[in-house]
Amino acid sequence: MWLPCRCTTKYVAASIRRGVSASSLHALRRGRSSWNSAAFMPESAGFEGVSGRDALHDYSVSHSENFWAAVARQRLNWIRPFEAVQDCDLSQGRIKWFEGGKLNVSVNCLDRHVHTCPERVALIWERDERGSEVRYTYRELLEMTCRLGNLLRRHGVKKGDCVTIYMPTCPLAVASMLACARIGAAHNVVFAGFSSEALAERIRDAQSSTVITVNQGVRGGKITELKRTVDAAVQSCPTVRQVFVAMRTEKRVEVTDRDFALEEEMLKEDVVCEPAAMDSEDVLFLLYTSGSTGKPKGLVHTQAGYLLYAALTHRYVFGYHDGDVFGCVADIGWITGHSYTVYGPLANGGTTVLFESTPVYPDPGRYWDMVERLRINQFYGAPTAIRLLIRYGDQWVKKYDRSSLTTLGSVGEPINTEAWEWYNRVVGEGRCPVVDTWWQTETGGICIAPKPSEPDAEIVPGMAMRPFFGIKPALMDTEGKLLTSNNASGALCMAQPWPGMARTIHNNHQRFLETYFQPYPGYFFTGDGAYRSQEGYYQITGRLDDVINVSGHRIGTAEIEDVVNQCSAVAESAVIGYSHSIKGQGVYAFVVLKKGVDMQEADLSKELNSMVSEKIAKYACPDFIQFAKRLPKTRSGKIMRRVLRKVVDCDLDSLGDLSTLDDPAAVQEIIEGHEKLLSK
Ligand code: 6R9
Repeated sequence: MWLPCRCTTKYVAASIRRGVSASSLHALRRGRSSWNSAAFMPESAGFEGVSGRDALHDYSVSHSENFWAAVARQRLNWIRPFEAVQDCDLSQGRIKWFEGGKLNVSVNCLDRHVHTCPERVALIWERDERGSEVRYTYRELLEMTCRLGNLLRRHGVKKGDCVTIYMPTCPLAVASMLACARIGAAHNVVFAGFSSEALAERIRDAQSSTVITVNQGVRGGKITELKRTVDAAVQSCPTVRQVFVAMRTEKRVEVTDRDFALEEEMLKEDVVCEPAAMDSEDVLFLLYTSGSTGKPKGLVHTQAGYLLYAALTHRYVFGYHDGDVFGCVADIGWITGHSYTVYGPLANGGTTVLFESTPVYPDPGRYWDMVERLRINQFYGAPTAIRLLIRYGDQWVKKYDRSSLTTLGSVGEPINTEAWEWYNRVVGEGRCPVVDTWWQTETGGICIAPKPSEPDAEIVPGMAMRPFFGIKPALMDTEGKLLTSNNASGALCMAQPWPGMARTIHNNHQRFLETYFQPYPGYFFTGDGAYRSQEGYYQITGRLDDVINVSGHRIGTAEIEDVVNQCSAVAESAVIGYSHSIKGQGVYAFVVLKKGVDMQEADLSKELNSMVSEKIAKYACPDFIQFAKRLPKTRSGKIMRRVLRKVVDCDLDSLGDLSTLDDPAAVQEIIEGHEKLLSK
């Protein structure tokens, strides 16, 4: 058997025979024991003076153009090479990468791998029904994508259109995304847990004329009527001309004359579909996410920069290698599903798992049973699920063979030390690095994570730690001044553009500028706060705005208030996030009723909950609703959320300055009401 180490020994022995000098032998040994740059990242061989991964990071920031040009040439297939690496000015909110270049994202994710390894598995669909996984090779996924692309084309979908995809995580959803990319249409994937009104709002804002959905969703053993939700949504979407319906279950659903049976239509199509030559800066997709106002924003990502960044981070943060099985359990309706279930792994020719189920279905061993069955190497999940699983005990993990695991990832919210330790010790048996990855819908891919790092570099529990290649974080103090020292906390910004960042908010560039670029001129503002340790590592401390994070789902408190305020009995409301042991944050609503309303609080609570779940989604429903006579306000009439937050956190000693309050007695009433509610 050929052993790799024998090869080195032979080479050394031959060198000695040939009379290689002692110093060059020394260099050879040094090269062996330290960092092999070309093996780690082939492009780095062309970066002068780069030895070691830290040096590579320095180079990627100080010679950003060289770095990204080399990586973009090497890792993407171009129809026409780009002329300019970047044309960015953060002070203007202008972000353009690889202009002049033309490429097709679906070709990069499919065709080039079909040429080299057509029978490699691209997708493993871990269906809700345990043990019924289905594998799709690259050849099969390309075929599916091409049929779908032809179908969309035949139905008039053109370059520049935006197709809304309202589907659970499944192969046809992935093929739909790639089919849009193939023909040059943008996609707008809407999380299948959203209500018909939330879906309608997103379809209208995206001006979609085409929707792709499934008859029914299956998750955690429960059926959801997704087609029915689409039917309700399109009632208020005059732009929608056609709805393609895939069959996830056998159940026939009501059809209207704008509906088409997806699989039947696909059968009529050719398996070859000419890819559109797209400009680097053409839109690849919109993805709606919550901000601090009531209206969700459709962040826009473009072709080349996004794909490159997703691919590079997938490769290096998780140490993904050819042949590995990558298991990201996020729904494709979120950015994590876009970048690390679909685009990153497929651009790298990887095998990616599509997880349709829940961590506790049919029992709390589901994840680890799947790891054993599919031989998953990198597992990427959310802290909320980890916290939930801790409660069920270690036996659910230990029952299964996790020896395939090499890296464990966490995303979506801060991972508390207890969850981190358990993930590391119990799930990973102490041998898999845990990478706490910080990023956002806006950033396109992971920006801060413990890996890549020098091989033996430390990993600190609960810290995202190290900026990725090309990422230069900055912290700002409350006056907007740059904090240059370590051991400092401030608003987390990015001092340099990178290819994966969002380019605009669909239909609202002004909001894009105001939210991300105007708070700290010359910087991209993330909305998060962070601490930089003595060693220079980053730890995310949480949102600085009114966005909360419920089970890893981002939601603006204003969005929930908007719904609550629509109830005819409600005069006003204030929604606050509070610390929740499993969900990370829970939703606490203060509600003031209109004068003369005479209703049981329990009935009203029920009504408000059903309104929120109908208009947004179930996860946004308040855990607590406190009815109050009035809310504490400033003299100018602003609700003092800071005070409400302290009350909800039971932190009454630091209510702070109440001198600007209109009527301090309101605070006392709120405190008493809160105590009463908790004691119920
Ligand atoms: C990828 C994703 C983004 C917000 C972000 C931050 C929070 C995400 C985190 C984290 C602490 C982490 N967040 N990852 N906070 N540590 N590792 O989640 O995107 O849905 O847009 O949410 O989530 O507050 O600003 P998105």
